Amino acid sequence: MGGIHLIFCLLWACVNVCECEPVMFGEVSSPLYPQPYPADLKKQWDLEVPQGYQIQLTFNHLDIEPSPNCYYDSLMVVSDKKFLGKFCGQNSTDRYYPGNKPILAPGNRLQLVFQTDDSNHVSHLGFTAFYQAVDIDECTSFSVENESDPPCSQICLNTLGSYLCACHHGYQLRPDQRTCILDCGGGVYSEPEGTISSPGYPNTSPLDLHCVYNISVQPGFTITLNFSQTFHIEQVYNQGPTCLFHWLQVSVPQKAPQKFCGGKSPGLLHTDSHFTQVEYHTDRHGQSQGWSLHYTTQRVQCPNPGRIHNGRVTPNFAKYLYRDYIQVRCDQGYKLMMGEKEIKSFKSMCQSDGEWHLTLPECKIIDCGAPKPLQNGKVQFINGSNNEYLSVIEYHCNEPYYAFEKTPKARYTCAATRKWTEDDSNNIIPPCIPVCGENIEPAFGGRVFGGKQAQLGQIPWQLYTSLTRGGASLISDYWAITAAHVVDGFENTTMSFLGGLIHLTQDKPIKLETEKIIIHPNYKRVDRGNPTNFDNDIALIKMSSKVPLGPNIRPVCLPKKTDGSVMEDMMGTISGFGGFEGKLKSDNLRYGHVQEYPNDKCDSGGLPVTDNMFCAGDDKKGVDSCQGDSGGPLFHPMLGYGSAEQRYEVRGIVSWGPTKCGDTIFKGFYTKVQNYLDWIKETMANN
Ligand code: 4AZ
Repeated sequence: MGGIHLIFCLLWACVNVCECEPVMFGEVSSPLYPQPYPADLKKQWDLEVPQGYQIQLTFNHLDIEPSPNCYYDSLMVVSDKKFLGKFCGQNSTDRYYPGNKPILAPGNRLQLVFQTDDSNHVSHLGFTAFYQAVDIDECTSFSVENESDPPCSQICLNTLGSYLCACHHGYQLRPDQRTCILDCGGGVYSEPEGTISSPGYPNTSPLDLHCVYNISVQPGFTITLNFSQTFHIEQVYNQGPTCLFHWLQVSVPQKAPQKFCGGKSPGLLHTDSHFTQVEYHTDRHGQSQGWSLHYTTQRVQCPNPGRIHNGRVTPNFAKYLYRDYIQVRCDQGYKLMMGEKEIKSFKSMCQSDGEWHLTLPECKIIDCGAPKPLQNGKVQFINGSNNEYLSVIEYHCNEPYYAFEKTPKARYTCAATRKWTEDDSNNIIPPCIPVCGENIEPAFGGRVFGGKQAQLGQIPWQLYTSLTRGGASLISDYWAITAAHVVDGFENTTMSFLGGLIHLTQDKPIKLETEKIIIHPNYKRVDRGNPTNFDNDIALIKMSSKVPLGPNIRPVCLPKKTDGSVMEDMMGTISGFGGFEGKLKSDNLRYGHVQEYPNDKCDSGGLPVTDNMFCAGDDKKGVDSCQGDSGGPLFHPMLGYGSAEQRYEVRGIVSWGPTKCGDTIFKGFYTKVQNYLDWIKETMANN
């Protein structure tokens, strides 16, 4: 035999160890073959082929001294202590001659022991043999006598050096790789409903079963098992009934498994899970009739979302199941709030875990925010609080100096649009405009020839500038109107005007500074300082700050286009600190009533007269305006007011006169304000 033999010698023994791999075949011969073998010999060969094979020995030639029972010389063949034969002789007629038939060892090992005695009268050549590995057919090589079991319980497949077991259809090879078990269960039941029964049901279940049935449906669905009434699984009594050898077990994740046996059907089992495992086990003994179940699936149920204050949850179902949606809508005037955040809409879905994917929002009352402030007015709360929905506010102007143009108050409600809304208008808060033409001494005491001293607050629109010794009339809380020649040359400077006074040295006047002086563009600046053409003698003055309106300083109204033009016999009142009765100026504010004439009734002394002016005066007493009155008003009581609330409008601006003042023949000339209404409005709006 080939290979390397190592001899390990320890203190107490020597062991012959073959480190080599067993070979598949080889040759073995007696010593010196084909020369005669030596006498007095004992030699042993340990032959080996790989595991799973039998070793077969075939003699090519054998020539060993024949003797009865091979007493002198012999070759003994032993396999694992089993004696296979003792051989000698030269041909097949010799009793102990091995013949041509090969010797097959039951295992993969074979020992040859060659022994010779000390006398060699006739020389013999010995033997030469061939050995080889022969595959064992394990599938057929078991023996009934030895009571060894067949290697496979069902199908055996012989392979070179080994074998494989297999199972019939419907059976599975067990982990021992030898035996087969009924192939039950397996696969996954994923349909929404189905039926599962024990193998052979309703016939008796096979023994030695272990069937595993997995039911796995979509998350969001729960499985219900409904066992049929015909149910029997062997039960043993061991200190009470137990499911020891045969049992059915239902397992659900995160729950303790339930084991069933006996004759009573478990009936309906709600697993509350989308996965359930059913295991059926029988051992090799006993009897179980089996079982059957029908499983169904139901959608997971979410808790009722509940009600919401000032809003609605839709749709309203008796129960809410997986994939159902709910929406929340707030009542009018309420908004959807998710914590501190407002949201436009809200939808929540019943999830597969039986929870809503979002918790319900809140419906909070909306608010319109703080109402906008009103210039020259104030806002008052009438109803509600915190600017909330349906709160009511009212705007009022600072009376009596300011008022809305049309209504006494403006009422707004906080609407669902979150805007302060007026019941029936365009929601624009009207401006508070100064009330014009009112005074605290409405009656001017009839006709006063030659003029009279005014009372405080009687002509509250009267302004005065000492710079050019002229007057002006306040027409709003920023603007005054005057004659162009009073402010001519001062357009790019600042002038001071006084208001709220009737005495130049004694009163505490209100001092007004000009911001803009705008002379009518068609005013002809000829002979500045001593003009000879007073056409368009009109100018507007804007004050640098709001005039603090009060009882003694208030604007006069502008006339209307429709008021009709200046006419003969109409009376107007003129006022100013100008000269009178021979004096150059007056420290007191004086007024007088003048009659208006058509221009052709007044002598202009040769200076040009246009339709932009009218003349007025007094035929008998010579009531007139004079130097220092220029720019001041000629005003009329307005039509349509009772005497208690009489208002006044400025019709004329003191402009010029052809001769000395107070002449009964030559009257004074006044700028016709009515001709400039558009220019006044535009200029005030654009500056
Ligand atoms: C002036 O010199 C003046 N009698 C104003 C008005 C009249 C005359 C002169 C009218 O400012």
